[in-house]
Amino acid sequence: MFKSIKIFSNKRILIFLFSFLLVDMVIGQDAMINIQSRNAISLNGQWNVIIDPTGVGEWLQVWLEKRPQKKTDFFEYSFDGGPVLKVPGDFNSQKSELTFFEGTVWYRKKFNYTIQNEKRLFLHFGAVNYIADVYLNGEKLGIHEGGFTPFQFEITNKVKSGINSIVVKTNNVRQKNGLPGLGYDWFNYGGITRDVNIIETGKTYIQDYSIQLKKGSLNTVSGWIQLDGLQLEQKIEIKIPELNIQYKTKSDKKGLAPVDFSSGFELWSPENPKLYKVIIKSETDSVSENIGFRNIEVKEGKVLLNNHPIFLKAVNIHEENPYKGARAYSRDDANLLLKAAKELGCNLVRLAHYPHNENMIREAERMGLMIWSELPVYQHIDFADSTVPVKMDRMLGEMIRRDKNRCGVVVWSLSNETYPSTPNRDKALVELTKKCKALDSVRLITHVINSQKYLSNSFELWDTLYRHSDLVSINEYAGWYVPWQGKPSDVKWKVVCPEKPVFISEFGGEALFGSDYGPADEAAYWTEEYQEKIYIDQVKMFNTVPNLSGVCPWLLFDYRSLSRLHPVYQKGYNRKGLLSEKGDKKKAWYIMKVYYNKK
Ligand code: GCB
Repeated sequence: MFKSIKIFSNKRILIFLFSFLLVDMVIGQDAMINIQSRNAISLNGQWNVIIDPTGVGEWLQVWLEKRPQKKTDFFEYSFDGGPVLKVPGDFNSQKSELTFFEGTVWYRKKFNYTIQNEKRLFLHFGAVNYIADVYLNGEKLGIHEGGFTPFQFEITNKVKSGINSIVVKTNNVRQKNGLPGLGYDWFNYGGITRDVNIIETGKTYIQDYSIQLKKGSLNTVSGWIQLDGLQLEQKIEIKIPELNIQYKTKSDKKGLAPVDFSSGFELWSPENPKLYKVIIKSETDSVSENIGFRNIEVKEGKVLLNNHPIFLKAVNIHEENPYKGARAYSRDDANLLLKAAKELGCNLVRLAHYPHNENMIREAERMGLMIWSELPVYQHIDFADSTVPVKMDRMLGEMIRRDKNRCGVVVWSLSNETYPSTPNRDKALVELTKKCKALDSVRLITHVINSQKYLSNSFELWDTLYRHSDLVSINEYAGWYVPWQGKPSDVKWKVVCPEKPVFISEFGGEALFGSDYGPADEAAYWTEEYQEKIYIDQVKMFNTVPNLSGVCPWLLFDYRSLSRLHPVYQKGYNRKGLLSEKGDKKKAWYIMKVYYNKK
């Protein structure tokens, strides 16, 4: 294989490197929203792939898909005749030789197209983990970094009539300056993990819009609509037929139209997840989707939904189909996870620790589950690296852009368990919080923290980052990582922001379903009884928490994690699930269910 590398002369290598640097400047464009309502050609299905453990495909320029022209020509790669993978879907769970693979897989898909002059075309990716280099017909469109948010490239003048070919280099190698960084306790599923579509629009189209209730209001919508194209000044109408609303506005020279109207909405809540069909029509485009209206606030140490205090009965969920041991992406996957959360009695799901696919968000909203969406700013983030704040900003923008019209989303969580002593941590996260508020003034913002002291049966929450959170979110593993320091019902609390609501965003411990592995009072045997006792004690402790506004067990299902090495009990799984990966209910499930029923 390496013989072929020698055929590159030094000059060719230099030209190649230079062109590589130049095209690499193009990063994925901001993705349009609500692709469900657009004219789309799905590129889901079987893609040809080249598995490239050493990254040699870069030198071979596999995106050129060269074929022998002369009798003496040969090329040491080919998409044809090689393996195929399903898109969407992670590559690790599709081929046993890729189970633990963290590296490069090249994907190729051909599609037929007939050019229509009045159309614009966009190649839209739901997500690729972690870095995607995208080529069309041998030309580089650009790159995107970040495994959990959408991006697109306009291909209007690049597509040809007839057969076109898309090549995507996916690479899921952990990056020291990545989001997340090198270490994390979930499975690093790589590849094209979400839908791929080609979207057709008119020359000027509705690119983005924000339609939600104004902060503090139960009846006034405040928002905007953004057009993109040549004919930016247009008359625009928003219709909500069920409410007889026909609101008219106009876009300015920049294509931006203000939105401001009032109505007597039936408000969205977990008990009544009411959504209205909303139609947005400009002179050149029209989109529609189901949108709900609700108000979320914190006041006097409480969380208020539609002006009423609400206790957040939550559960943590990773984006994994437990039965398949694969990245979740479909509506069915979403239903499997969310129905279990509903059965537990939840009204909120914390979608840990990165933005989940849109099916999760839309299904949760439809089912009456509030949503906590989080950035993968997790533990070992290299805040001192100058590229990290830039990546955080971009990912924040992508997360909010996609889901800002989902009334179900009530919390943007900007970080989880970052280390207070990391250089530049506070500055970077305070800046990020300001940017989040500027993009979305409506939802709650939080940083999840586990830097508290737990001594003499007293918790001290001292981290000043809480000053920049609407919720004081604490991960604590009393009874598991940290032994109880006294009676759970006697725990004392000192909180740096005593006026704010407190949310226990993680607690729990591990158990292997089936119990009889050893003494119930010894952690090292992973018994269900040991986990159950942690839950019984935690529930007692909850009564001691000032301003307790919700709790969130870690977590719903056992899930795959390469950090979990115990060969008898863990077998590559984090066993803190209330349910096993097969869906068996552990004893702790029932403790939580009873607690939520009473709340
Ligand atoms: C945590 C992390 C979560 C881990 C969990 C655990 O504090 O936030 O991602 O997986 O603990 O199981 O240790």
